[in-house]
Amino acid sequence: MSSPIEASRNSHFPNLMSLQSFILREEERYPSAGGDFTWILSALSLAAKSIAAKVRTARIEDVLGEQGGANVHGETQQKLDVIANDILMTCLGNRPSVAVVASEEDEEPTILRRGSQGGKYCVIFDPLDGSSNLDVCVSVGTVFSILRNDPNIPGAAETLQQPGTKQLAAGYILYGSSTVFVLTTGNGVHMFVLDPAIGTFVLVKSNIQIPRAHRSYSVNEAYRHSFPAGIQRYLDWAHQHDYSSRYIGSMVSDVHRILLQGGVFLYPPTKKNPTGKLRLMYEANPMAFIMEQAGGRAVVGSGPEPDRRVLEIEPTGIHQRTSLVIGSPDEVANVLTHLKAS
Ligand code: AHM
Ligand code: MG
Repeated sequence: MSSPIEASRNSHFPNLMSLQSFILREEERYPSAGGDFTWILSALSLAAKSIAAKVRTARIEDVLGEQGGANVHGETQQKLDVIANDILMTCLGNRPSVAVVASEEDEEPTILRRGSQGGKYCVIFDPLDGSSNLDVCVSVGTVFSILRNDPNIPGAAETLQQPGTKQLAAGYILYGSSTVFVLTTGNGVHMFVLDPAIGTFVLVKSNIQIPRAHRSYSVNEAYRHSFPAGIQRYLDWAHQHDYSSRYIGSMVSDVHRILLQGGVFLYPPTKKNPTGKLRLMYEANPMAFIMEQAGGRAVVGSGPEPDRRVLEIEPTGIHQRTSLVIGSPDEVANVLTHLKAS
């Protein structure tokens, strides 16, 4: 009789590692976790598959376009923003260890259960980042972050206001030409792709390391005239040094490309958004955690301390915004050089 390894070599079925098995294996390293984490990540995986299916059939089901309302930031909500939000709320709401959920789309966080009722974790998410691109079939994404619930803090918003360094896990799902799930639990960055034939996320790359340098920047250059002088100096320098420019306008897609190929993404302060546009807790922190785990950097890129790590910002509100410079370590350093030059 052949050994299991020989059997798998001779098998027609490839030796796949599913997201589920991967998380179970990770959790074995932390026996005190007791399976709760696996349940939360499996809820996120279920939600991701469901949102992916909605995104793929949005035009057929006529759920593209605006919902007819505005979210907490005064921005127009797309129908799919609302659908994705509902899917995540439903999937996470069923998990007994989730204490609080907070969505970029909702003004207030939702308390599902108290610490005394078993609520150990808080999950924060942007259900569909870049959703204004949906009507034209451009990739969009879900971003999430998991924090520990402090049972001694009664207020939901206060429980969530932890710096990014405290994140237990973070990730994003990119609904692109394939559906990609990128995850960190503080032990490297791992990438899974949804195999639609079997309905499972399978591991395609573990321990992703971002290239140290790549001459490419990603910024909405139309706002150049209102960027701080240092960013304008950087762009002049990049033009003189044969950089290429790539901007999808969907942060998850832009940062995913940079994670794999290198480069730098910038969303500096602008006249319209003087403190930056991206949300610290829903967008910047999870991406910064992933980027640092992959050997990259994520800094605020503005103000008196432009090299301040995004992960070290002490949040003062759950919807607060931040400026962001994120990507390959050498490329972030190039931006900082120009920010610091007077
Ligand atoms: P959203 O969360 O409302 O979708 O906004 C965030 C998005 C990011 O995905 C993207 O990088 C940015 O907004 C684009 O903004 P702009 O159109 O100002 O370049
Ligand atoms: Mg967003």
